Amino acid sequence: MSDLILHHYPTSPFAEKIRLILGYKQLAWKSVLIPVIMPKPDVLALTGGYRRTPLLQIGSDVYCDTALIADVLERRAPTPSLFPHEQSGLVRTVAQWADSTLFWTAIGYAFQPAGLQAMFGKLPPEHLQAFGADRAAMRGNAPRIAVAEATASLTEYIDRLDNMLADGQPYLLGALPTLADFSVYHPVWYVSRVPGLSVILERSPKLLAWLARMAAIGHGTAEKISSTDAIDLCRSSTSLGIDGAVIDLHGIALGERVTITPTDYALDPVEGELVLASATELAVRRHDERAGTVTVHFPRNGYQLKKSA
Ligand SMILES: N[C@@H](CCC(=O)N[C@@H](CS)C(=O)NCC(=O)O)C(=O)O
Repeated sequence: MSDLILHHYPTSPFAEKIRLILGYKQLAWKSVLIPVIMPKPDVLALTGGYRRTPLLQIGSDVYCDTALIADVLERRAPTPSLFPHEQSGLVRTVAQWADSTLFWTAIGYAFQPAGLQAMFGKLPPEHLQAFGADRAAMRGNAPRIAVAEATASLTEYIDRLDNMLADGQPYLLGALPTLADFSVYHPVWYVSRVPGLSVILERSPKLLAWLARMAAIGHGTAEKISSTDAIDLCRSSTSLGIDGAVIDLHGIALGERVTITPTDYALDPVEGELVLASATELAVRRHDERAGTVTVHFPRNGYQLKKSA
């Protein structure tokens, strides 16, 4: 039986990135469906504050952020690799661009009035209002991209991606998919699902063919479980154990109380005892009434570590 538990919801692009990686690696996984907007009490029981989607849970270890989740899955199932061409620097750099710049450009384009009408028009108006208020609060002062600029930039990005697929090359960086393909996939997938607005992709038949090739990878084998079962499983599990040489850039030792907070948006701190500070990963151990002792992991990149006040 698989011990990989993905907490997600179907329309989440970042979750789609991970579902497709699970499919690529032919992994079996458990699926916990979580709310699209706050409140998310069962998510917070596991993370202690982090609210973004998705999360990967393995027993009492909880991994936040798809950059780290991808690495955890790569460690778990090294073949097929997300870094097949030994160009992992290029792969990670393109993936990071896609997860930030391309993603927010796609969202700026998709969330124009026609897109909102297509996505939310059939639902009660309160639904869209609640969604808008939730995301505005989550984004805080993070910069927003206006529809005209989003359209212009997305058009240019589609042309750049088209160029990367030149000469019949099936994937963005070569003959095999890499992490870059999975990161580019999710914003393009999101745009492809918005009736009326997906036409923008038609300027690149090559990108559309790539999208279909990526989609055909599928999601692996998933079995639904409840969030209560996932929390019970967390409580009855012990941590996988932590390794990695300590890299101390903050004057904070293992065992000290700290907070870890995203640096871009959804700035909710997670507080606990620092148990891992490797070159690329941070983790805290915290106690929760329902979930018991939980180890919550983050990538270094994009997260701020601080000593607790
Ligand atoms: N850097 C994060 C970004 C995750 C993210 O922004 N996810 C979106 C959904 S696709 C989100 O959390 N939206 C708010 C929510 O689900 O509560 C990652 O790679 O996991």
